[in-house]
Amino acid sequence: MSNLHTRTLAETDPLIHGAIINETRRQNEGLELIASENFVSEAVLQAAGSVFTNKYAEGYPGKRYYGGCEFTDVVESTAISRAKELFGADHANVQPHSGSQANMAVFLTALQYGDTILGMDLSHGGHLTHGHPLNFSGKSYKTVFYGVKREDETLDYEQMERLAQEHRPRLIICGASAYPRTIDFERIASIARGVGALLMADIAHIAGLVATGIHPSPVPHCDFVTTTTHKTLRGPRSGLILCREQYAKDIDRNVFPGIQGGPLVHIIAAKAVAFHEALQPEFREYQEQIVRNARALAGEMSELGHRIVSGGTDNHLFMIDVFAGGLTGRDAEKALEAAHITVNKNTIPFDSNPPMKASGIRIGTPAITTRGMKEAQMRQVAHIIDRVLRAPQDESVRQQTIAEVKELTAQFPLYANRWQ
Ligand code: DSN
Repeated sequence: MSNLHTRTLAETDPLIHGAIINETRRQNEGLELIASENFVSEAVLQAAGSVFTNKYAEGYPGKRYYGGCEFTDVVESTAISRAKELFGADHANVQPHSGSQANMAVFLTALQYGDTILGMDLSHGGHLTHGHPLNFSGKSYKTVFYGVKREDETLDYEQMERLAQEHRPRLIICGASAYPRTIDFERIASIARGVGALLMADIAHIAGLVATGIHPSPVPHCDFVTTTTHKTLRGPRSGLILCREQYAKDIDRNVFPGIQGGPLVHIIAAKAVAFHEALQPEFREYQEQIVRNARALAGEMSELGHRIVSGGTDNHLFMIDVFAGGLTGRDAEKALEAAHITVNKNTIPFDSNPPMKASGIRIGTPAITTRGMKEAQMRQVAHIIDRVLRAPQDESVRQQTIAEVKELTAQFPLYANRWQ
């Protein structure tokens, strides 16, 4: 057997092996509050690290451009049927490498270049691929944006309807990456129908909540639903498209050969495993706890005097207006990171700061809920964050926080056999 196939990673490449061990330890010993991150199971990790990384499989199950795809077909067909069952969809394409590519395939299916799209303003909680001028979506299509209302920072459906009537978009895009409230997909579908627009929901953030019925599903109301698979859904880093049967062939053609070549079969295998996990009753309990934790954490932060955007949360995330307390989002993110608490700076609606500074931080509970933390820990976490935000430069606060975070996370160990 070749040397290549018997030597461990530690022997072959100590630098990268060391980085992986350090990252595993960082994930284990820190408080992960980035709303779009999660910790996959050992089973998902094992599938993602499998020999399917070696396989070329352009095409779809039963119709491949390469030989040797019999087991690949088992993997992809299983992933497709589980995705359809999980979301109650007519059709699923499990090949998109990411959420951006899932969205791109939908745009190629629904639109001609130059058509008008109506999406949520990024600075109000939308996403880059929903029409931002620096993204392919903003460069290829005419864009119009809706946002949230100034008074309560919740979606402005009336503005959305007005803009739809005025601009007659070919496609309306709903879904968000920083919106803490329930989205009324049914109402948006009626706006789309009223102007003859197609409708796409990007549920990347709330996919786990949708799959378990905790957030209303867009699937019955939308022509297309896209998602990433690694946020609340807790699968590998990847994408997924669901659509009505009438668009199935075009979606498949636009993913491959339209925008991608060979699928990442190891990642499709990991998605299949994640969908299986998401179909189990415990997954619903997990999603319910995510929301309870987000509410508890946001509630306690509010009690401690921080302004929570829109006054709270219905889902897995919330935003704190740290600028109201005199800090930029960037400085808050840095101070928390130095204390081993990971969040991201985020613009808040009608932000007076540019995105690289931002007035807010976005906090999510999917990852810490995976570790088993509950409301009691959320109250502790709120006090830890509060302490850092009130003294962002204080070295003794930083040291005290690191120690407390280490003690807290040690009670909820992660990937224990991977870093010791
Ligand atoms: N970057 C993702 C997020 O953090 O929400 C969205 O793609």
